[in-house]
Amino acid sequence: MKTQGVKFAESRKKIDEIVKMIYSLLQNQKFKDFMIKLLLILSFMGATFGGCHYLNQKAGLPDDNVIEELIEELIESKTGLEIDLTPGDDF
Ligand SMILES: [Ca+2]
Ligand SMILES: [Ca+2]
Repeated sequence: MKTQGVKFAESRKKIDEIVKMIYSLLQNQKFKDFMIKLLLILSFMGATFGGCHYLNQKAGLPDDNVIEELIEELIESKTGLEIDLTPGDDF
């Protein structure tokens, strides 16, 4: 039977492996580009379906919160498009 210490060490090792994997993926420029594109697509989808407002509510955050504004800034810096992911709350 394994002791708590051994179990902890094993799960620690697994976490380390996952972190290393994510880190090496982030070193990969193609993966980074892919993630940025994915983020943009998801953001546009969110804007289209009002998903951002829904996600904000789910996360207990107000609309136009810091995360939302950061994503909007990222979209603007990548595409030049100035958009609001939660239109409708600014009136
Ligand atoms: Ca906004
Ligand atoms: Ca807004």
